[in-house]
Amino acid sequence: MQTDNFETSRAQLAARVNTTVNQTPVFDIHTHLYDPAFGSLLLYGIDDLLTYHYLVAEVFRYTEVPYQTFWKLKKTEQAELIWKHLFLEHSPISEACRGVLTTLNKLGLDVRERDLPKIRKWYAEQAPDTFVTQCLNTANVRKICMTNSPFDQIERKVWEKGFTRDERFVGGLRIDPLLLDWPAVATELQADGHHVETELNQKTISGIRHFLTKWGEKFASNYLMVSLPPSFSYPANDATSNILDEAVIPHCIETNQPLALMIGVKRAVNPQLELAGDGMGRAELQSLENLCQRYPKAKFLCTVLAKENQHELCVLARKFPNLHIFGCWWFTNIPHVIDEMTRLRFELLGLSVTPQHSDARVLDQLIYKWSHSRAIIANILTEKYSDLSQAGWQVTDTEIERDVQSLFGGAFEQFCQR
Ligand code: FIX
Ligand code: ZN
Repeated sequence: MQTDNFETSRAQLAARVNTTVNQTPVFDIHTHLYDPAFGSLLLYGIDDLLTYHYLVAEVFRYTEVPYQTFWKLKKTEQAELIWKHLFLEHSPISEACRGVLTTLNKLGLDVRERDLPKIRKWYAEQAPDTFVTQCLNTANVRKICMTNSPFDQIERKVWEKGFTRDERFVGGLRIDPLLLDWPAVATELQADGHHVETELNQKTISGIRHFLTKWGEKFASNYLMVSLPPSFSYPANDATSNILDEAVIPHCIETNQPLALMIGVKRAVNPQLELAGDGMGRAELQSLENLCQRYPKAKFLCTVLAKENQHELCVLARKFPNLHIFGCWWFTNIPHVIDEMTRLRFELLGLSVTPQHSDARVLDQLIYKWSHSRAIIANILTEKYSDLSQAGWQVTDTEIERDVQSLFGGAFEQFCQR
């Protein structure tokens, strides 16, 4: 009898939590999507969904088509090859494959038919501008942070020309080449009108600061970001540490913007796979500890790629209020790891985290990435609230709403404003 009561109240709790998690709009704090004003840079549709680099990596598990031949194919032909191998010849159980189906299904398409031409026809009938709103509404995303790079010549042209911004798409200043490719990148800063030399002297540092200010303002950036290799080490006697100390961190403190460190990517492990060829490794988080310790006035956002680093990262965040951890990045964005990481974070950090970002590169991916993550987060939250009820603490609907808003962007916005 008591078990029955428990089951009923647990099911009721789950329903309340699910409703709130599904109805709370998300601020997606890291994506590779663009404001619609960027035109063809904002990818969407079935061919972009199918040629997502996660699926490109997977198709080479099955096909013997040489890399070079694959890259010479048109996007539609690449998509057809991926559809054939990953969806028709094998059941599409990987997370990235499943994601395509969730997306189509939630957009109202019948995936049972396995009819690629019909899916293409449906997409061709969608008006691009209303489709943006349709995707954001279906995914229930209120705001999207872009990844804006002053080193990307195509993107730069749009910024330089100017456009009316869509308020749902906010800026983020990406600085990988500045931190990882000095002095080679000095010529790009020079061409952009900044007085820098290859030597990191006072003149160069002030030129770099000028560069950061210019692009930060143009993008109206919310934070600065960089992806770092597992070998990232700080402090070190190298250009990366030097530029961090002298230019990037002072700029972040002065403009009150966090610096997002995404640590653990090994670029071009298999260069023939192009964008799909990056791998990963376990990071040495002592460097992050050193940064948080040395710069209490700076704010750091961090996500790490290795599953093995997640526990250590949570413990670091317990020690440093200037560290906010976010997202299940890339290879960790699979259900069983999301589940494990989210539990770990909630149990060590309570609600002072941003459990997920989408990293979407194709607009429609917002739909599956958020739908899959919401289900996991809701399930864990239900379990946590249920544990509290065992101690006599009943959460109210208002408290559940408050908590979910915080997880879905509120805590991040507070951290940024601090
Ligand atoms: O460095 C990053 O921002 C990564 O997220 C990407 O470079 C990566 O290719 C990706 O799409 C992961 O989801
Ligand atoms: Zn990314």
